[in-house]
Amino acid sequence: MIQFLAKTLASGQGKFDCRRTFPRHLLHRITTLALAACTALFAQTLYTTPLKAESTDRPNIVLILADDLGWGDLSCYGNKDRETPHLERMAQQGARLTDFYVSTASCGPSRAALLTGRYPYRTGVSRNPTPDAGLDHGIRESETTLGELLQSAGYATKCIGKWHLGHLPPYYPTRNGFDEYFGILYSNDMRPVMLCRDDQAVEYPVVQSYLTQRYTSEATDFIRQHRDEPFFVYLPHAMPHKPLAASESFYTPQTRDNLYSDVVRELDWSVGQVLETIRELELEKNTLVIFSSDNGPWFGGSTGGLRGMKGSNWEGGIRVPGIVWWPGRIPGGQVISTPCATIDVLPTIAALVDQPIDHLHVDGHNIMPVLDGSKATLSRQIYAWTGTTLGSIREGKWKLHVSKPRARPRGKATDEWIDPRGPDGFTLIAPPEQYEPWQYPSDADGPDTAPAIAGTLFDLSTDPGEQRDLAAANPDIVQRLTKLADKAIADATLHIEKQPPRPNTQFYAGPGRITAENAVPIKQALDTTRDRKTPE
Ligand SMILES: [Ca+2]
Repeated sequence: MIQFLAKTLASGQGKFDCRRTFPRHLLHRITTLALAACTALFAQTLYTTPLKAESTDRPNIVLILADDLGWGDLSCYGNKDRETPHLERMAQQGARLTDFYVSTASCGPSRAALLTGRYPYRTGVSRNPTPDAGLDHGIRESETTLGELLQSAGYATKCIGKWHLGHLPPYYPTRNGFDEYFGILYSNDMRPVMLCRDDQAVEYPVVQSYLTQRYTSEATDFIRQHRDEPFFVYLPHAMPHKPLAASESFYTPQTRDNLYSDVVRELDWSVGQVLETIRELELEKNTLVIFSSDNGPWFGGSTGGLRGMKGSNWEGGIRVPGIVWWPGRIPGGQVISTPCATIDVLPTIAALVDQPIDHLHVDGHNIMPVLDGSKATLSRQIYAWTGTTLGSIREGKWKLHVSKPRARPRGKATDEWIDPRGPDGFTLIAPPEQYEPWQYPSDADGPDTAPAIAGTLFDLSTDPGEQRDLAAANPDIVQRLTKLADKAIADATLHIEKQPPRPNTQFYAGPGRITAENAVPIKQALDTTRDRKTPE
């Protein structure tokens, strides 16, 4: 089945499309290098000749992102319900960050921050692009993504999986730093769920059980193809975002109620495949691999005792796994508690590949000194946002909630999760295995805890579950953090984009069966699905 699908999809590759002849990333690369060379002739040469690696010391970069994977979902973060041996080994051979943060506890904005090193309100993606709800925004053209940065440095780049920085043409991965793309452009519960290759819709409907395997094959194939030049693989998996789905190799119907474990074990396998490929090609001394998640868990996942869940500024929403592996550079066996964040990924990599970013107004820090053990602490604050509202600020061990932290209420045993999205003829959720609100991912959130209000202060070194409000006992700290928060809010108000009103988008039947043989432009497939044309 998989071989068949891979084969049929492969036959759709290599189609020439004049719209992609001069993508923005190439122009950006040309501009940058042309300035450095100061000769039009050199620029002309670059215009027609793909950049080759000029040195072997630039590390390959593999950035693996799980979707909605909780801080407590992996065995190396204390989970007792499942073994995740490949990630465990990756952590043992590298650095495991205990206090690693996303900038917003939801998919799109979190990814915008990861790929730009900037808080989401600056990027145009402060809320989720959602094709079936008419939210058609995407990453601003002025943003420089990690893909664009690495293309400028001569890397071969590929994005595989959930993009979620916009589903209309200007926002495609292939126009924002990636030579190649394969995946679902948004969440795997947003319709139409269709697989795209570059700017074509190549498969609808999608059997989600095979997504993790197929994404993994795409990644290892690309690594093999580009073993002799610097490469960047960005692998944002679909799982364990609902609807959960695992292949037969990991699905265990004999043990009910652990589909979540099946899915996470398959993700762990995937990481193992990627690392094994790197070892087999003897690239481990020169390849940096980062693993993380875009936000906290949904029902059925685990926050590992942190309060709240996905969508919340409690720690359970914004603190995620963070594992960094680079045998040639990062000492193994490290457990790092210095607060770091996904906004640090771009500036750290930019420093490694010697790409200037001073002009980009990056919010993150170069954390290589923390990762290689040369520096234990950083002087910085980490902010977390909900849309364009500042939710919380962390500095050292202290966390101040600037606005009321929200989390879904804990469900009762009788509650069922009803997916509110209308049907397009395909069932996305398998009801018997859908996790329900009583399977709340946090065990620290209860009626007798600290109140969910603005102005509470927690010492996360002794109270990571945010149960004891220490604001009254520490007015000086509250005052100092509040001043910093006010400054951040003032800056944000300068950058907030005006969101267009949300149209009342209904959708009808899906775009019809799509295969590699009758692939259509993504935009055409969206238009077929929705009751209105997508904007140009
Ligand atoms: Ca997510």
